[in-house]
Formats: sequence, structure tokens, C-alpha cells
Amino acid sequence: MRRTVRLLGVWTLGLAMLSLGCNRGGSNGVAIVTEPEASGPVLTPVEAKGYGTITGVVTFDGTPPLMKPIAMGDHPHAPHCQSKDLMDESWVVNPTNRGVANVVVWVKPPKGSFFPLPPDAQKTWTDEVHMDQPKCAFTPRVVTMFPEYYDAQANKLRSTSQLLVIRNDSPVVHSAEILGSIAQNSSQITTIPAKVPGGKPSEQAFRLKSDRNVMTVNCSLHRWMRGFVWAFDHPYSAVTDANGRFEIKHVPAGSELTFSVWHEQGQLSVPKTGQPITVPADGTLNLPLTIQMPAPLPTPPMPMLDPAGSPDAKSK
Ligand SMILES: [Cu+2]
Repeated sequence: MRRTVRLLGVWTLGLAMLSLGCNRGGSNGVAIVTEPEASGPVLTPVEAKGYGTITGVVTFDGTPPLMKPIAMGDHPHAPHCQSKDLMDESWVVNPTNRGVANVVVWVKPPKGSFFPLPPDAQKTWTDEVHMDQPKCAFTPRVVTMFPEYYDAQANKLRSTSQLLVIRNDSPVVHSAEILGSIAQNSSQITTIPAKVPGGKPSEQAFRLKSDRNVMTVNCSLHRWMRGFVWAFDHPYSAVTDANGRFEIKHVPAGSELTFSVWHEQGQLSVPKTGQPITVPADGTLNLPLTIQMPAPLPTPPMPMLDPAGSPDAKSK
């Protein structure tokens, strides 16, 4: 089955969230375990009439923007960081096929319903999601997670125990500053020491909660470093690869779901977010998408000045 999706949505980047940091070794950090509060009316499960796959490719519509080197000025780590040919990754577009990387796609259940925790046989998520710092950049820049699922019997969200692990494999110190919604988590800044020559990478693990908004990840020592985390209460999400391609496996079939798309360039005109879709059982729903550069904001008119240079002179 092949459908072309054209979207006219304009998105504004929503920032907010919190994260709870914890040291996996347990000796230096404080692992905070919080049972989520009851989350309102009881939801009904999405009935899966089999399972299917969603695939697609996100293509840039127009002339792709050129990636530019990051300006570091006289930062003391510039010699190291610049040796890695760092580029601004706000837009990563494949010059061959114009595929756009780092686009997040996911599905939403019908209103008033939820995706039950999939059986083990259909586990597609990992116990850890990694974000490394090998070259004064977060790599990968964008990740999605499944840290919580909805338990209908208890009417609350429960942890899947999945962790975000940020790893420093470089000879310079970094930090991780995770910023998200106040309602879900508390923000935290954690220093991640440089790797000792011949030693193992330094790591910090974060236990996050699911959230409707994207989390940003910054390094307070290198302000150009930027990462993004989407944490869902289901595993049905993906990030486009270097060719702009994505795949979401084992999606419940037969129910009308909502397909959503996000790219970090906030005010973005994109083909279709909020598109209703139905995944075929044992089949594949293909969704080719295009994405455009947001229109420039209008320049406000300059105030009229009289010869004396005062806009209020005539009224005096
Ligand atoms: Cu850094």
C-alpha cells in the first residue's frame, strides 16, 4: 500500500521536560525512582488486528541548505573540536537523494485510548538508548525513547526501565544538560569527565519519563552542542537516517492512528502531520514525505523619524 502524504502544518518547537539523572554504578549518583501519579480517566487499549510496518522517506523540497562549520571563536577546546570538521547539523540533507536526517516520526492512538505494552515477542526497543560525545557534538543528534507505558489496571504510567546513556569518548570534558517539561521531570545538568587515555569512556545514565514535548540536550561547556530526545509512552517511533528513511515495526493494525512528524527547525512547513493512517496487518504502509525550509519571518517596518531624530518630536 502506498500513500503520499502532503502536510501543511506549521510546527513550533515545544521545549520542556525534565530528566532524572542516575549513575548506573550506583556509587556516585542518586537514582531517583518515582511512581507516576494517576493520569486521569482510564483509557481503553488500542485493539490490534494484527501488526504491520510503517516505512517512508523524508525528502527536502527545494534547494537544500549548505552545512556550515561551527564558529567556536577562541574556545580553549577549539583546536580539538575543530580537528573533527564539526558542522552545524540543524539541517542534514543527503546531497544525492535529498533525504533529510534527524526527522522524528511516530503514531498516536485514537483519543481516549492507549497502546498496551507489546508482548516480549514484539519487543523492538533496547534497554539503553545511547547518545555519544566523540567530537564535541551529540551523536546521534536526535533519538527517540520508550521509557514508560500505560498500565490500565493501575491507571498510571510505569517505567520500562529504558535508560538514556550519554557517553564521553573524547579527551575533553563535556556535560549533559537535559531540559524538558516541568510537569513530567526535573531538569538536570551533569558533568561527564574526559576519557582517561587508555581507559573506558565516561558515562551518565538518565531515567526519563514520557512527555508530549521534545527534550533538548545541551553541553554547558560547548554551547554549540545540541541534541534532542523524544520520549514516548509506546515504542512506535523512529528517526530518519542519513538517507531520510524510517521504519516503524510491529505497529497495531486495523485501527485509525494519527501519524506525526517533527524536525528541530520549529516553524517548519512539512508534508503532513496529524494524518490519519491505518496500518495493514502483515503489510507495509509507505509514507513518502517532503519537508521545506520555513518561510523567513517578515521584517517589521522601521519607525519614522523626524530630522531631529525623535519619533515624538512632532507631537511636542
Ligand atoms: Cu561539550
